Amino acid sequence: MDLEKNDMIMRCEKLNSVATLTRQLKHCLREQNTPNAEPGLLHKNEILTAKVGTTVESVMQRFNERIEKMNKKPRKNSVLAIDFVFTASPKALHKKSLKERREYFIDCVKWFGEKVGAENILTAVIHRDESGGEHAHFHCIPICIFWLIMNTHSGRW
Ligand SMILES: [Mn+2]
Repeated sequence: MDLEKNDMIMRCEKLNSVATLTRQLKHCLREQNTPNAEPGLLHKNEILTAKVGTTVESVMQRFNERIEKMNKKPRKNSVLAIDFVFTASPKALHKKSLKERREYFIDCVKWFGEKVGAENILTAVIHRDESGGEHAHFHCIPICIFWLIMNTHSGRW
């Protein structure tokens, strides 16, 4: 999907504890009540990473396995995961069809996988039921290569 650079939006939130990660995943996978979501639109949400897990339990299992593989326990208070939100300006999204918008989010997850390593992606979920507009959550585990990339670009992508 063609989008002007200025229309693309990405923001992120660091998650410092298993409890915060679990809470964010519950939001993401709608395992808890979401006040700003419309229940009638729930079926429009889409999990792009269904293969890696569609429940908080399966995603947490993937998270634990990945951490175990590192042979090193995360330090206390370290960032365990990051919730990235990808979206675009409402003006730009409105002009696009559902197919085009889905392609945009799939392009985003491909690009994101190249940056953080596909094995570090926990979820990629499109939300279409929230009042704030269509967006996708990508949760990832920040393994060090990720920070190297961030530093190389001086924090800019
Ligand atoms: Mn959301």
